[in-house]
Amino acid sequence: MYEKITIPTIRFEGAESQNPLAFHYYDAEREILGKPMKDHLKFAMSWWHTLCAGGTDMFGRATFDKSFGAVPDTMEHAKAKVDVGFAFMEKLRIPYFCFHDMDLVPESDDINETNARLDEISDYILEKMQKTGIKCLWGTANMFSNPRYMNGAGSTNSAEVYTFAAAQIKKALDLTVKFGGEGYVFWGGREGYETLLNTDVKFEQENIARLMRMAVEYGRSIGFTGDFYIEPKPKEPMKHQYDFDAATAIGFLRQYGLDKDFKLNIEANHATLAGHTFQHELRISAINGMLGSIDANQGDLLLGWDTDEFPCNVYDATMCMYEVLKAGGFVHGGLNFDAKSRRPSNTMEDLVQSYILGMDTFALGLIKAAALIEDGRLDRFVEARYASFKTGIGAKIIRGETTLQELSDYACAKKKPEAPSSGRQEYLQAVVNSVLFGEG
Ligand code: XLS
Ligand code: NI
Ligand code: NI
Repeated sequence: MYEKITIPTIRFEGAESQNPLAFHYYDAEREILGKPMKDHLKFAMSWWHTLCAGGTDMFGRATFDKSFGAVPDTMEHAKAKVDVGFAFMEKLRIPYFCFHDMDLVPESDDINETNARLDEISDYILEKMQKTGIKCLWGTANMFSNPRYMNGAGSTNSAEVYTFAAAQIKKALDLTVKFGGEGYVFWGGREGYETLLNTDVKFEQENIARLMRMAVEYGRSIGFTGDFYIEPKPKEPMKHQYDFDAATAIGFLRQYGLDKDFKLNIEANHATLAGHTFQHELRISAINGMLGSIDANQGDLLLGWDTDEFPCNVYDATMCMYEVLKAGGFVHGGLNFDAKSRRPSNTMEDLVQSYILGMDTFALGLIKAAALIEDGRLDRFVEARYASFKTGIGAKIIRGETTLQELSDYACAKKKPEAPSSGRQEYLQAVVNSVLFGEG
């Protein structure tokens, strides 16, 4: 339908190539640790940033015309976005997409009309999926833009609004299943509070859990076999958001018995907003068996909000893929570029360039993470660091064969402990640099 946009086919040309419209590191079929890169990385296009966001900010209008030749906010426009989106994914060989319900169609005042539009567009998308082989990584419901969600969706004070959140989740699950999506995300942008003076935190959290429980029951009843995810974020748009970080979300899921159906979708920029590194959030998820999927972007540590930049930091991407490889790789998850080009990067070529940057950064990250694992010095160091728990009194502690009394007797007999071994952080940082950049 929409043919005015010409998106070049992006091919792997290698690190030496100076062609900006080529991959320099992402070589989809290249085997890393016995698996092609594309299967390790499972890249996804975000419908919202890529096909909807025009670069508006608090102070200015859109700089990137994403009408794609159609009248904005019409079904013709919705279809043009599908056309452009699939052409884009094909040309860049992006195998998956992620979507919110409201990314797909203009929202009507009547939810029945919105649902009819979603039926129509999802038929159109499904056709394209079948033609191209492109798949859906995850779906979600936008429960933060419509003014009815000003006090939250699952956490709203209005039972009426709560039913609309439920209706949207039901429909978004229908769509996700229709697309064969592997995941369903809850990002609770409005699930939080501005002031405790008007908020019953316990009540709101219980209501969120009820909504999630109903979503799981409905999803499973219509054949959704993928993972549900919470995407933690500490703030923005709310001052305080309940899914603050991975540890908080895991505690919530366990408290309400949702931990069998849910994992986490970790976003790099949300991690740093919570005062953590990206790697920290991934590690906390992984050790709890909850590393589900990733929103691959990067923030700006000088700014206090979600800048959703395309990732270019190879060091962070390496540590991310290190955690993913160590956790055994993605099952239903993947790497969704929840990222947007900077506001002045306002051409289709910039958008293509942005994805090339992100995909190459993570390809490099994967290559370097595999090299770190194959190098083995980090693993060996960590293993050796805890050697005191392998024998003697340490081994007894681990086996659970001792008591506080016995440990106290041991310590008192020793008078003072042998000094713990050095952490050797600077040596390890040098090891990482040598693996990343070579010896000379
Ligand atoms: C916003 C979130 C959002 C989720 C999906 O900060 O990252 O884009 O990924 O609702
Ligand atoms: Ni996100
Ligand atoms: Ni975000």
